[in-house]
Amino acid sequence: MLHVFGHQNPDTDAISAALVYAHLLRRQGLDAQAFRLGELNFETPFVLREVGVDMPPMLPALPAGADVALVDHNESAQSVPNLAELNVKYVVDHHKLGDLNTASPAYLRFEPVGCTGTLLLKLHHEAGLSVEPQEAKLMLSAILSDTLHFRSPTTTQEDRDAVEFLAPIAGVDDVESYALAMFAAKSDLGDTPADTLLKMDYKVFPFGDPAHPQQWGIGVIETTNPAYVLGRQGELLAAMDQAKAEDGLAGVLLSVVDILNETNQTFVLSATEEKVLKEAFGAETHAQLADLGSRISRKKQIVPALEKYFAPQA
Ligand SMILES: [Mn+2]
Repeated sequence: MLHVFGHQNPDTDAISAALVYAHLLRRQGLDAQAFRLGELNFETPFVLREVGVDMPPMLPALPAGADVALVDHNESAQSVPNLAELNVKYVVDHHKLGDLNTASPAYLRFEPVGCTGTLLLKLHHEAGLSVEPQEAKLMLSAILSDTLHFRSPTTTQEDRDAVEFLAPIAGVDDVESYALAMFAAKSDLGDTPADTLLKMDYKVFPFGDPAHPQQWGIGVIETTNPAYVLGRQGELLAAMDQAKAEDGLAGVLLSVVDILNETNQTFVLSATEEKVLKEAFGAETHAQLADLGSRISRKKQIVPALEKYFAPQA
């Protein structure tokens, strides 16, 4: 059986892409099943309820040599712990290529679009398969989520065209209000513990010398209610400090992204992070908070600047 899954700390795209790609591969005659690598954020259960599908089960421990398909990620630090022992047969992703290795020839599909959902729609078209309503709504939701309804600089014309194509199939008459409902669900954080909030949309990246990289944890909280998250600064800094120590990280960043106003305020844990934010982004720190302006995309505006900053000098 082919196990299909997205990254750790799954977002709506990671879950939707696993469900949609597993369904597409089954329609093409493969024995494929969707899984998840962690607990859902607050947006994805709203989407799954809207679509009327159950969340995929947690991925069980896989034996060496098990067949897997990766969606919405390719870096080992963001995947299943024993990825190196598994047989990666398919990858569908819209992130930069990381340390991916395969045991045998694999189907790899990478494109610089705003969402895995946009790529999965293309795979339907290329296979000559119609798109079914549930899959249409999953892909539509993922595109709206990943692009923050086209606000993110990662957005491409293909993402816009995909939403226009999918909306009538999905039965979404008013895309704007559906997106706002998704963002409201995502922002309804209640009394979620700070360590859960930190890790909800959180990825670890290696920077610097590939032989001896330093690992940075980078979290993002995309919200329509930044005041609520900023009000929990003390607890969140404590959670960042704990993650840094427990996971042996060189630094931890947590950005509070205001979806509607397209701004980024980042919590600054220590002098290490303060120096990097100053030198990589020109951002000053006041009261352990740095204003990163309109840099709302970790993928396009945060990680590349840090990679450049930490790159070994030739
Ligand atoms: Mn994605």
